[in-house]
Amino acid sequence: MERCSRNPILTRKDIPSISPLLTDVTSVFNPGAVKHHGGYHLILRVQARSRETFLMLAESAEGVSFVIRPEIVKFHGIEEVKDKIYHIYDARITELEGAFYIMFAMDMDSGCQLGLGRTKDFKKFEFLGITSTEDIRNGVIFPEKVGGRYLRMDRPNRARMEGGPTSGSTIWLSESDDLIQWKPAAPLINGRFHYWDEFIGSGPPPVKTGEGWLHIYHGLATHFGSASIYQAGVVLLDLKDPSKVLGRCRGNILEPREPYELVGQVPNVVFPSGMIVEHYDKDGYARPDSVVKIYYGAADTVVALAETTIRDLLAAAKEEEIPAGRTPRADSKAK
Ligand code: BMA
Repeated sequence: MERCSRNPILTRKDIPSISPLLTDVTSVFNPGAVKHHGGYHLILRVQARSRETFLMLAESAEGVSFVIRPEIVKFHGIEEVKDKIYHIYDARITELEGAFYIMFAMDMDSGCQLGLGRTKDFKKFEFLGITSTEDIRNGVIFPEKVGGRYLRMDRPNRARMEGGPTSGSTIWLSESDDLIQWKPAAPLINGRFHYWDEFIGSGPPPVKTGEGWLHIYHGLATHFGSASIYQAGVVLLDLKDPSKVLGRCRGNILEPREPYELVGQVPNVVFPSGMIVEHYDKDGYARPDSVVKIYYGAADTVVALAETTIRDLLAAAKEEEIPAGRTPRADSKAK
């Protein structure tokens, strides 16, 4: 992965003030990304001084210099949700059947839920519903139906300590007929205790390649003396049966190294959430030599960009696997 020389590409200073909710904001991070009509779109997580988070749209002609639309993305229909929504954040965008589906985390009294929005033009956004019934995060929808069903990856949350923050160590494959009601189909990958990815969650939506579904995820190494280290890795799933894992990287492919990744609101975090493949072949497969842009949140403070190719990601996914350890702490203590 090669970091953009202009990193971080977005900081709090780039966010226009929207009074009274967003003035002199604290941070901007974890963007969803998609390319549409040749233009790059990011849906940003913007955090106010109240620690409320809002989604905002950024647009660019070349993928590095972004202009931020001076408004909060409003999903029409979300006001009908009766329960209090504290934050919405970490949008993942999937182009599917001629529309853009946006899955995001919603912090509510029932825990974190996964909301679904849709837009066709990045002007009007509609809210389609809450798509979860348990505490869950990092939901990413596949860009096409597989075996006649919609698929997504998601990550149920467990408290690591009684009453403490939640995380998880298993990414699941879930399936749906209508994109709203989802049921778990199969556990896909588990955290690898003792290694770089003890707790895990999906990054951007998976990409179709000739060798399988290529998927970037994040992994945390836990440290008791300080915060966990968030890194990125890659996994390859069978095209026809994505519950079959064909390969998984041994080491991470991106880890906090630069000052803007090491220092900030939450130090030592790279959190990939947007992935743009520049070239697909005529049958819709990502070309091996295509440049891939990975947009990520750094230290929960800024947005950064790193580039690689499909070929390099596939090579990383085919590294020899680390033998599985025992179940990570979170799940062994989960109720
Ligand atoms: C995760 C999520 C992300 C965040 C990361 C690092 O649990 O809350 O949104 O970027 O922690 O703080």
